[in-house]
Amino acid sequence: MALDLETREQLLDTVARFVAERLRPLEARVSEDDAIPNEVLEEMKALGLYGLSIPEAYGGLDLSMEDECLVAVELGRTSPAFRSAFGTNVGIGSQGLVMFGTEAQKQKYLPGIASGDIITSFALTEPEAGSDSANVQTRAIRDGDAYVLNGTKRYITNANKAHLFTVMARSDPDRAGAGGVSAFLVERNLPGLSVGKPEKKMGQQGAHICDVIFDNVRVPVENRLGAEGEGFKVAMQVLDRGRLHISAVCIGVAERLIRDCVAYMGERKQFGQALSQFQLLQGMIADCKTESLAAKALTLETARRRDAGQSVTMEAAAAKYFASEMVGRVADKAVQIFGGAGYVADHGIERLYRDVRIFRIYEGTSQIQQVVIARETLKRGG
Ligand code: COS
Repeated sequence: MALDLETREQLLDTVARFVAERLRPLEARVSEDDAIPNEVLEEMKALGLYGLSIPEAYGGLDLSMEDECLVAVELGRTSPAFRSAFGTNVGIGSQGLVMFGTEAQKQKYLPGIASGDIITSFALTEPEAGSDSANVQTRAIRDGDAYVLNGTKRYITNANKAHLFTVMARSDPDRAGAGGVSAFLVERNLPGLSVGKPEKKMGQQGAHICDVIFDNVRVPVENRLGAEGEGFKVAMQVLDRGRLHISAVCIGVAERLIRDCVAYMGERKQFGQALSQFQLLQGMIADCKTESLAAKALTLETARRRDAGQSVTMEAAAAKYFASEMVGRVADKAVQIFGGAGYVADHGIERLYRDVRIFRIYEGTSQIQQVVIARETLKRGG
């Protein structure tokens, strides 16, 4: 549901203030502790952040894609680890259920997801199925009133906190590729499900990814999400949407970095004048600004098209591809503008430089986005 302009401004203002006053001062501590304080998570719940995209009927804010992207831009102005805490509930962990769930499934899980009492994860990736996600090897073999799951999922965001997983698994072992895959809503407390230790990562400390292991986990038939054999399409449609959200976060981080650079360029003097007077550095700022504006225009236009009911598979891939590469370039220039101060930890620039690297990899690498864009463009004839 699209918000009226006044309500949208109020929401964006509230999120912007929360980010500036509450989250930014905690960035270094969260990175050091590799954990977000519980009281902050509770404040995020109270603000409704876990339910941004959940329909109002189930307790969420039911934002349009455009409004969700605008909120995600605001959230991008701080460490992406904060957004990650509720990002799965808003995106890949809930949207399969929102788009393909039965009424009973929605009533059972969505209110808890919207409030943040149920944390969700999206379990597609496996050791042998990364970019080639149709190659999932985890089995889901029907046995009476249940499917029995066996296999391992890898790098699953928020798995260590999750109560509910959307799991893509092969229900037809005789059928290779996408057609043999079904999706399931799998509760954490089922016997045989275990979660590995959080991986040590390059950036985004405070956000966690882990293996999820299924050892004869019996998932009731009523927890299948969508029709048998349709699980890959569920995953792809969830990712189409998720890619737009990630694009918006990239734009927020880029805008933050540009502001930090401009402030620093005003203060720091070399050769008797402020850095802002040097045209070579002005050129860098101009490039950063131009690219972030372009990414924002592409992302918001695609979000509006999706809100209007159009298929945006290609455009969402283009937005994710451009925005994630863009923020990589902006972060690199930010380190350069700050010089030695960008390389040491004090200003947080090197932290953001590491944090943004994953945007070019998760929810589809840049190369996968290129594949999606090229395929669709060739199919459309231009
Ligand atoms: N929406 C709806 N359906 C889709 C779709 C989409 N966005 N993308 C593919 N499909 C459908 C296809 O139409 C096809 O259906 P039919 O068999 O009925 O024709 C089916 O799904 C298989 O699609 P395709 O043949 O394109 O599958 P591929 O194995 O070639 O894989 C890519 C396509 C590479 C695009 C896909 O595997 C992908 O996106 N990989 C990256 C996964 C990813 O983002 N991982 C990150 C993990 S989550 S953090």
